[in-house]
Amino acid sequence: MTSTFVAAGPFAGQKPGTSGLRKKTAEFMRPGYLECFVQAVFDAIGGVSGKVLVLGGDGRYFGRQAAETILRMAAAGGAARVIVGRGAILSTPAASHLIRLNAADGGLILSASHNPGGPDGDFGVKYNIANGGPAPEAVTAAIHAATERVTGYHIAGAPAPDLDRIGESRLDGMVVQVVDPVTDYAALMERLVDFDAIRALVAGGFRMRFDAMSAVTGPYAVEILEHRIGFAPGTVVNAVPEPDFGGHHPDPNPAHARDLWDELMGPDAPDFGAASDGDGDRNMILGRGVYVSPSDSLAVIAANAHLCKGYAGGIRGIARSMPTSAAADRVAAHLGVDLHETPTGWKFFGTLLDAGRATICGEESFGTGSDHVREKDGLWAVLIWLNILAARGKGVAEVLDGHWRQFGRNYYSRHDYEALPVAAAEAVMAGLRAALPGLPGRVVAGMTVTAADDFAYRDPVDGSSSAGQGLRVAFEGGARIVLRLSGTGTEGATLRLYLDRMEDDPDRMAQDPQEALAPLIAAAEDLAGIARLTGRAVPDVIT
Ligand code: VG1
Ligand code: CO
Repeated sequence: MTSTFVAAGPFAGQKPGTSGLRKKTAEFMRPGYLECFVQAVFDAIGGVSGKVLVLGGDGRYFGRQAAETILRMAAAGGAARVIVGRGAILSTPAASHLIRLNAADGGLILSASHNPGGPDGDFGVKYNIANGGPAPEAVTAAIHAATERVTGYHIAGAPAPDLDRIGESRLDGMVVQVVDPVTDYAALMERLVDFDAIRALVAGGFRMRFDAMSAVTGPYAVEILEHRIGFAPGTVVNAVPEPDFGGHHPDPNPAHARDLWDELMGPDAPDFGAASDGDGDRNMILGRGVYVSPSDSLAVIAANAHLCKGYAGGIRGIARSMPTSAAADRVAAHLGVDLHETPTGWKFFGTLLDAGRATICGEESFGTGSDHVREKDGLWAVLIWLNILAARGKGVAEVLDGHWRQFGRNYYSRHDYEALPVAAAEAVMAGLRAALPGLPGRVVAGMTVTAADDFAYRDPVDGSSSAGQGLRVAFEGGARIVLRLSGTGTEGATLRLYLDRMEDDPDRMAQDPQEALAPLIAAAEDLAGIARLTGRAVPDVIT
């Protein structure tokens, strides 16, 4: 059969960020744009001849069309087989699992995660390697270099098969295997989580609400929570993935999952509430009248994982991204396991998970996961929480409160300043970076700086290093601020300010985090001058 070479590109700016290449949908739909990036991925990994790939995405606008194009390009490149989720749907953790389960060579995930979708929203492509995890920096650097050399792309003349029909067909010499997106993932969850214990909770009248935010986790959550475990029909809301996520911003946080928040804080709140993001790798956990910050969620999961079926033997280590609060550190110390502090982005956890040095991983950005896949996993975190509540016979508030009493509470918050002019954001970073060497010993907003640096990481497994991963300033008593630029935005620059302070006085554990962090917020303005340099008096999003 025939394939052709179409001259196109190169396109400037095809540089993968924290999690793949994300751009405005319209940019991705420019003739040849997606194709040149995918060709660069194929070139960077030494071609796809004879390889097995996994393909799917979060159902956002342009996803199916992109999947059809990628299938024709993989066929032109001589791939042996592509395993694709029905309707081009796969959540990010399910894609990671399918890569591992089928010993595939890698996979392509079509998603811009928590960024809005639709013709006016964002689109994205991420390449994952054979361990199921996001390509490490050496690979993304090679992909970026290849995007600058690309002169066009190879594509099969034959059309892609019907992606709604489960089963195998051929596209030229390549096998296209359309699979149910949920089945294998649901089976994995059933091995890790005690569904019977959760069924007993449900039988006892325990109620929950899961908000799939019109994104990819709907079909997964309906199958697992309603069909397999037995939560009442309608427990999962916004359960049908929409190409534009129903106009919502599919980011599970107090700002964007407002309906869920209001329900859980309201008079007729169920016992438990949770939400996931566009591609299903993030999660937010709520109890009746309580919010669990993602950093606390990581610490609670790590401290209680042994109560869950798949982790009964205990955990071997915890890894967290640098801006994530130090709550997990004290759990690691208590358990006598290592705590690894990595740069932001799940790609940095892969080597630790592969080497068996970490079992549980997490980020402050509503991401938690374990060694069961190589991505963060929203629904997994929800099920683990349910397993913990069932095993302990307690509610979310009691579990959280008990955790703080045992380990202390980290007051934590992230302030995001979005879509800033790039020059203004860079001025903030440059100003603080230049001031770092002179900071130790200085008193700022009544607190003495003990250390200040630009975080650099050396991977303890493969020795690779990554510099410039965030500016951090530590104060006496362990309080800390971190400042970094987002690597997932598609408009201007987004500054993230992370605030963390530990409190171990049991009488002071019920404060509002913004109040408890007020001195640190003042110190951050003193040091970085975000309001002064950007003109923004308040953050766009506080989590
Ligand atoms: C953000 C988060 C980071 C997360 C990344 C991808 O990156 O801060 O913790 O790993 O998104 O998550 P950044 O560079 O914008 O801070 V997802 O669910 O968007 O794939
Ligand atoms: Co995501």
